[in-house]
Amino acid sequence: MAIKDKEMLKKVVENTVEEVKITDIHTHIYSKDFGELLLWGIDELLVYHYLVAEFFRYSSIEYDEFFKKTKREQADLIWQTLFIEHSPVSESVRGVLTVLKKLGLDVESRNLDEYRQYFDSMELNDYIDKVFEISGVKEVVMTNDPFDDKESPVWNEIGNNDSRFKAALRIDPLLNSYEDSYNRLVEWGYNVTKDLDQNSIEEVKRFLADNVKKMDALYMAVSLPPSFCIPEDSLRSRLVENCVIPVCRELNIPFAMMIGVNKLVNYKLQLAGDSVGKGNIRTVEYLCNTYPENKFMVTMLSKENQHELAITARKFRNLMIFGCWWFLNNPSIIEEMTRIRMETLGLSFIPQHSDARVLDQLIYKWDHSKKIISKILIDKYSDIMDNDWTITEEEIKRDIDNIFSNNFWEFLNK
Ligand code: RAT
Ligand code: ZN
Repeated sequence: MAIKDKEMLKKVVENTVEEVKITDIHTHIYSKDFGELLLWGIDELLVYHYLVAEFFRYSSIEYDEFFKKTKREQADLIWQTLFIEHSPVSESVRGVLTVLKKLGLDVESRNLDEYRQYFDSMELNDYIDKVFEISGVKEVVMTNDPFDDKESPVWNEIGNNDSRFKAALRIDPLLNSYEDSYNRLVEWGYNVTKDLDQNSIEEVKRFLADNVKKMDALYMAVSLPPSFCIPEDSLRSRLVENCVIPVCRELNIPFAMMIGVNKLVNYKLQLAGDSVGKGNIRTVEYLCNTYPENKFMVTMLSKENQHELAITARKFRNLMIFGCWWFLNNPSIIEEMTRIRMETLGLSFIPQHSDARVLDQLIYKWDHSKKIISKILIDKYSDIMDNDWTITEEEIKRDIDNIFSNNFWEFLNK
């Protein structure tokens, strides 16, 4: 049915986005098969490293004293500091309130014990269903690290039995610290040397292909520093060009590069200690241009990279840009980035991923982003309606299904 006026437009877009079934292409959550790796509940929400970093802005407690405390004690401190002693206005702190509210809890009460009781009373299977339902997510892609000793036994012994959870092979240790990680490959029966000789290249390829197959991974992924550069005379550059690219090509899966993280600028903050730097877009251009038969997914962490990344996607159809990653996952930046991308690329990109580390975060991350994306879509449709372009409800649904799910699957199936 054709959209008659702006009022109808607003309603249709908002309802369609509200009802869309999302494929969340990058998260850090796991299916129930992974046991304690699947984090959920109020204490996990409170000790999320985004909140830990903000907590230390106000608190003068020694870092190690804080990290020595139990999870519950850390959560108590964070609740007191970030919610009671100061108003919870930052994006990640506000996110906790969105989760509580959308679960139907009494946010007004500020009663942490009551919230804990609610989560204690939940059965995990039911709770997973509930979170997927409320957030509108139909499936998520996990981050699966073969170097993680808690995770690999699950792949070797049980495997993943929940089809809502898809795998992505994450290879940071291989690419960013081969000189330490090659030993693990040796341990697992791959005949590799520290200097990555010709035989090692074949063995690393075997290692990658074995793991993609074991996990049924949809793509390979890595997070990279701002200085990431290819080609250059480094082990990482050789690994990418000689191992990752050929295996991805052979298995027809994308290589996802998440560029711009400066690891542990304050190591005392642990997981919360990473920062950001501007990456080099030339490397993305080089890879897309040199390997047109390969598919690349890229997100960059620095706000300063966003315009050039969108332009690069105009040049290379084997590049899919995605998400407003980590420090960019703030409403003002999501809005700016999504507008730049839509004005530059139409609807041929993936506007968001959740990066959820705690199951419940699917609720707030998608709630907040969906509202912003709706607003932008309404503006854009409104502009073309002003030019007498007729748009239908079916076309709006098609577009929304594409950006929240199909663009990803179509890129994979290319
Ligand atoms: O967003 C985060 O939680 C970060 O700590 C990282 O995990 C990042 O998203 C990544 O995938 O490396
Ligand atoms: Zn992540």
